[in-house]
Amino acid sequence: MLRRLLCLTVLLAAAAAPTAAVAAPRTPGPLDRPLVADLDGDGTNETVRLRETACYSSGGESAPPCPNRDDVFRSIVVEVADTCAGGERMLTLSREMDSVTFARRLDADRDGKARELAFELRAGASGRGVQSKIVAFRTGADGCVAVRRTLFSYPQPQTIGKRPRGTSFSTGGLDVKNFSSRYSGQELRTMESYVRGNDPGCCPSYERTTYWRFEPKGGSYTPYRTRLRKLR
Ligand SMILES: [Ca+2]
Ligand SMILES: [Ca+2]
Repeated sequence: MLRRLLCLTVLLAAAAAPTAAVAAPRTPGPLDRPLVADLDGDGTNETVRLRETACYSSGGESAPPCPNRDDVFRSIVVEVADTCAGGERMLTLSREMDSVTFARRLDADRDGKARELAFELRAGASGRGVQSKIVAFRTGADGCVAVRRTLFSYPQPQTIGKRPRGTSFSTGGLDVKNFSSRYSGQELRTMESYVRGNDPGCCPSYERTTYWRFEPKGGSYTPYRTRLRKLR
């Protein structure tokens, strides 16, 4: 609801602007072109794509499909589509958000197959809302793709670090990269900021950076370095 109000506020402000420009097509982002891969290893490809859930324009809210214009905002979810069990099945992987920062395959569990999916979504007028995940798949009993395990989920109480006293989580993000040659494969880096109750939203009091490596024994990510920095 809050997001809808923010979207509509932005749109109404844009509509009230004195120069009425002709809307351009939306700049394509990750997953505007679907990602096609055999994620569950059953020999047939699945399709990772965006599904629009609502459109917002100066005329108000409307149902998808959303017009391809940069003055139309969308709510979206990430889903995996699989042709199986005599039809197409959709598996929703995310919450309803506004945009995709990245989405790509990687070999997160280091079994030699890049069949895991890493993605990050943002939401809100300033993009402070975040949801990031690394997901591993399997073939379900019905022959359709299913989630084997969510290997990493952000932000969660166990992935945002210990909050400094008197603060709350403001925003953060995930990077997936070969950050350390000490560990094989790619590592994760999460960075988040914390605000005090009376902080303006713009100016966090603390920032934390944490690096994570995959632990094959436990089948999950474990932090190997974390640093909390006081700002100003
Ligand atoms: Ca497959
Ligand atoms: Ca793998």
